[in-house]
Amino acid sequence: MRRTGIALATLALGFTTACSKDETTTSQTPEARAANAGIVATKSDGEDNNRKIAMRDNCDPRDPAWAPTGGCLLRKGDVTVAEFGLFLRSPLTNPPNGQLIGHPSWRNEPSHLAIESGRTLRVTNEGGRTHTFTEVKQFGGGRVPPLNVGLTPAPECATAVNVPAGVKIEVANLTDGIHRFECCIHPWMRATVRVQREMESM
Ligand SMILES: [Cu+2]
Repeated sequence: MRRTGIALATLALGFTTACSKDETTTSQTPEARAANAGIVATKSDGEDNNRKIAMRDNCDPRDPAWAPTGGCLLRKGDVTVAEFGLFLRSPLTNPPNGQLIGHPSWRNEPSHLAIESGRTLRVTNEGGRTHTFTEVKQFGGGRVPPLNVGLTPAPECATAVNVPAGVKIEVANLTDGIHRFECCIHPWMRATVRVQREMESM
Protein backbone atom coordinates (compact mmCIF):
# COMPACT_ATOMS: atom_id res chain seq x y z
CA MET A 1 0.00 0.00 0.00
CA ARG A 2 2.69 2.44 1.06
CA ARG A 3 4.73 1.59 -2.02
CA THR A 4 1.83 2.60 -4.28
CA GLY A 5 1.61 5.94 -2.51
CA ILE A 6 5.30 6.67 -3.02
CA ALA A 7 5.06 5.67 -6.67
CA LEU A 8 2.21 8.12 -7.21
CA ALA A 9 4.04 10.91 -5.41
CA THR A 10 7.15 10.31 -7.56
CA LEU A 11 5.05 10.34 -10.69
CA ALA A 12 3.46 13.58 -9.55
CA LEU A 13 6.87 15.15 -8.98
CA GLY A 14 7.87 14.18 -12.53
CA PHE A 15 4.79 15.92 -13.86
CA THR A 16 5.36 19.13 -11.94
CA THR A 17 8.95 19.52 -13.14
CA ALA A 18 8.15 18.63 -16.75
CA CYS A 19 5.05 20.78 -17.22
CA SER A 20 4.73 24.52 -17.63
CA LYS A 21 2.59 26.38 -15.14
CA ASP A 22 -0.41 26.52 -17.49
CA GLU A 23 -0.30 22.82 -18.07
CA THR A 24 -0.29 22.07 -14.35
CA THR A 25 -3.84 23.34 -14.09
CA THR A 26 -5.17 21.61 -17.17
CA SER A 27 -3.48 18.35 -18.05
CA GLN A 28 -2.26 16.83 -14.79
CA THR A 29 -3.46 13.70 -13.15
CA PRO A 30 -5.51 14.12 -9.97
CA GLU A 31 -2.50 12.75 -8.06
CA ALA A 32 -0.24 15.41 -9.55
CA ARG A 33 -2.68 18.18 -8.71
CA ALA A 34 -2.90 16.86 -5.16
CA ALA A 35 0.90 16.88 -4.88
CA ASN A 36 0.99 20.49 -6.11
CA ALA A 37 -1.49 21.43 -3.41
CA GLY A 38 0.74 19.85 -0.77
CA ILE A 39 -1.42 16.77 -0.40
CA VAL A 40 0.15 13.34 -0.77
CA ALA A 41 -2.36 11.21 -2.60
CA THR A 42 -2.01 7.53 -1.80
CA LYS A 43 -4.15 4.62 -2.72
CA SER A 44 -4.26 3.43 0.88
CA ASP A 45 -5.77 6.76 2.01
CA GLY A 46 -8.52 6.34 -0.53
CA GLU A 47 -9.34 2.86 0.65
CA ASP A 48 -9.42 4.04 4.23
CA ASN A 49 -11.87 6.82 3.40
CA ASN A 50 -14.07 4.26 1.74
CA ARG A 51 -14.80 2.60 5.05
CA LYS A 52 -15.55 5.63 7.18
CA ILE A 53 -18.95 7.02 8.10
CA ALA A 54 -19.51 10.33 9.88
CA MET A 55 -22.57 10.88 12.02
CA ARG A 56 -23.42 14.54 11.66
CA ASP A 57 -25.83 17.17 12.90
CA ASN A 58 -25.86 20.92 12.79
CA CYS A 59 -27.05 21.96 16.25
CA ASP A 60 -26.62 25.63 17.14
CA PRO A 61 -24.41 25.92 20.24
CA ARG A 62 -25.83 29.39 20.90
CA ASP A 63 -29.30 27.97 21.52
CA PRO A 64 -29.72 27.28 25.27
CA ALA A 65 -32.72 25.08 24.49
CA TRP A 66 -30.30 22.22 23.65
CA ALA A 67 -28.95 22.22 27.22
CA PRO A 68 -31.60 20.09 28.98
CA THR A 69 -30.91 17.17 26.60
CA GLY A 70 -27.11 17.24 26.62
CA GLY A 71 -26.22 20.55 25.00
CA CYS A 72 -24.60 21.16 21.63
CA LEU A 73 -20.85 20.57 21.43
CA LEU A 74 -20.37 21.94 17.90
CA ARG A 75 -18.41 25.15 17.55
CA LYS A 76 -20.36 26.13 14.46
CA GLY A 77 -23.90 25.02 13.84
CA ASP A 78 -27.10 26.85 13.05
CA VAL A 79 -30.08 24.63 13.83
CA THR A 80 -32.07 25.66 16.88
CA VAL A 81 -34.31 23.28 18.81
CA ALA A 82 -37.29 25.13 17.32
CA GLU A 83 -36.09 24.53 13.75
CA PHE A 84 -35.27 20.90 14.57
CA GLY A 85 -38.87 20.48 15.71
CA LEU A 86 -40.26 22.02 12.52
CA PHE A 87 -38.73 19.25 10.44
CA LEU A 88 -39.69 16.33 12.62
CA ARG A 89 -42.94 15.54 10.80
CA SER A 90 -44.28 16.11 7.31
CA PRO A 91 -47.66 17.82 6.94
CA LEU A 92 -48.05 15.99 3.60
CA THR A 93 -49.25 12.85 5.30
CA ASN A 94 -52.58 11.49 6.35
CA PRO A 95 -53.34 12.49 9.02
CA PRO A 96 -51.36 15.71 8.56
CA ASN A 97 -48.06 15.64 10.44
CA GLY A 98 -48.52 11.91 10.78
CA GLN A 99 -45.14 10.76 9.56
CA LEU A 100 -41.55 11.10 10.69
CA ILE A 101 -39.18 12.99 8.40
CA GLY A 102 -36.51 14.43 10.70
CA HIS A 103 -34.16 17.35 10.13
CA PRO A 104 -31.97 16.46 7.11
CA SER A 105 -28.80 17.76 8.72
CA TRP A 106 -29.03 14.95 11.31
CA ARG A 107 -27.56 12.34 8.98
CA ASN A 108 -24.93 9.69 8.31
CA GLU A 109 -22.35 10.51 5.62
CA PRO A 110 -22.19 8.51 3.48
CA SER A 111 -25.45 6.73 4.19
CA HIS A 112 -24.47 3.81 1.98
CA LEU A 113 -21.11 2.14 1.77
CA ALA A 114 -19.65 -1.03 0.27
CA ILE A 115 -16.64 -2.51 2.05
CA GLU A 116 -14.48 -5.53 1.48
CA SER A 117 -14.89 -8.63 3.66
CA GLY A 118 -12.80 -8.50 6.80
CA ARG A 119 -12.48 -4.71 6.81
CA THR A 120 -13.26 -2.66 9.89
CA LEU A 121 -15.77 0.15 9.57
CA ARG A 122 -14.82 3.40 11.33
CA VAL A 123 -17.62 5.64 12.53
CA THR A 124 -17.12 9.08 14.05
CA ASN A 125 -19.64 11.34 15.72
CA GLU A 126 -18.75 14.63 14.05
CA GLY A 127 -21.91 16.30 15.30
CA GLY A 128 -22.58 18.21 18.47
CA ARG A 129 -25.22 15.87 19.89
CA THR A 130 -25.10 12.27 21.07
CA HIS A 131 -25.94 9.64 18.46
CA THR A 132 -25.88 5.87 18.21
CA PHE A 133 -24.77 3.66 15.32
CA THR A 134 -26.78 0.58 16.05
CA GLU A 135 -27.16 -2.45 13.83
CA VAL A 136 -30.80 -3.43 13.41
CA LYS A 137 -32.56 -6.26 11.57
CA GLN A 138 -35.13 -3.78 10.26
CA PHE A 139 -35.23 0.01 10.35
CA GLY A 140 -37.70 1.34 12.88
CA GLY A 141 -38.05 3.80 15.70
CA GLY A 142 -35.55 4.53 18.42
CA ARG A 143 -35.68 4.86 22.17
CA VAL A 144 -36.88 8.47 22.39
CA PRO A 145 -40.65 8.20 21.92
CA PRO A 146 -41.28 11.84 20.85
CA LEU A 147 -38.80 11.37 17.98
CA ASN A 148 -40.41 8.17 16.69
CA VAL A 149 -43.64 9.68 15.37
CA GLY A 150 -45.48 6.42 14.94
CA LEU A 151 -42.53 4.15 14.18
CA THR A 152 -42.30 0.99 16.25
CA PRO A 153 -38.95 0.96 18.02
CA ALA A 154 -36.35 -1.42 16.61
CA PRO A 155 -35.77 -3.99 19.41
CA GLU A 156 -31.98 -3.53 19.18
CA CYS A 157 -32.43 0.08 20.35
CA ALA A 158 -33.18 -1.14 23.88
CA THR A 159 -29.46 -1.84 24.36
CA ALA A 160 -28.01 0.78 21.98
CA VAL A 161 -24.68 2.29 23.01
CA ASN A 162 -24.37 6.07 22.97
CA VAL A 163 -21.63 7.66 20.87
CA PRO A 164 -21.06 11.12 22.36
CA ALA A 165 -19.97 14.06 20.20
CA GLY A 166 -16.38 13.70 19.00
CA VAL A 167 -16.11 9.98 19.78
CA LYS A 168 -14.98 7.35 17.25
CA ILE A 169 -16.06 3.74 17.19
CA GLU A 170 -15.07 0.74 15.09
CA VAL A 171 -17.41 -1.89 13.77
CA ALA A 172 -15.53 -5.11 13.05
CA ASN A 173 -16.34 -8.68 12.06
CA LEU A 174 -19.22 -7.82 9.77
CA THR A 175 -20.41 -10.81 7.79
CA ASP A 176 -20.84 -10.62 4.02
CA GLY A 177 -24.15 -9.10 2.97
CA ILE A 178 -26.14 -5.96 3.73
CA HIS A 179 -26.13 -4.49 7.24
CA ARG A 180 -28.56 -1.84 8.46
CA PHE A 181 -27.57 0.75 11.04
CA GLU A 182 -29.68 3.47 12.61
CA CYS A 183 -29.39 6.09 15.28
CA CYS A 184 -31.60 4.99 18.14
CA ILE A 185 -32.12 8.61 19.15
CA HIS A 186 -32.84 10.09 15.70
CA PRO A 187 -34.17 7.08 13.77
CA TRP A 188 -34.15 8.86 10.38
CA MET A 189 -30.33 8.72 10.59
CA ARG A 190 -29.79 5.45 8.74
CA ALA A 191 -26.99 3.71 6.91
CA THR A 192 -26.59 0.55 4.90
CA VAL A 193 -23.25 -1.18 4.61
CA ARG A 194 -22.74 -3.93 2.05
CA VAL A 195 -19.86 -6.26 2.88
CA GLN A 196 -18.56 -8.16 -0.12
CA ARG A 197 -15.55 -10.18 -1.20
CA GLU A 198 -14.72 -8.64 -4.55
CA MET A 199 -14.71 -4.84 -4.57
CA GLU A 200 -13.62 -4.82 -8.25
CA SER A 201 -16.86 -6.42 -9.39
CA MET A 202 -19.05 -3.55 -8.14
CU1 LIG B 1 -28.67 10.61 16.20
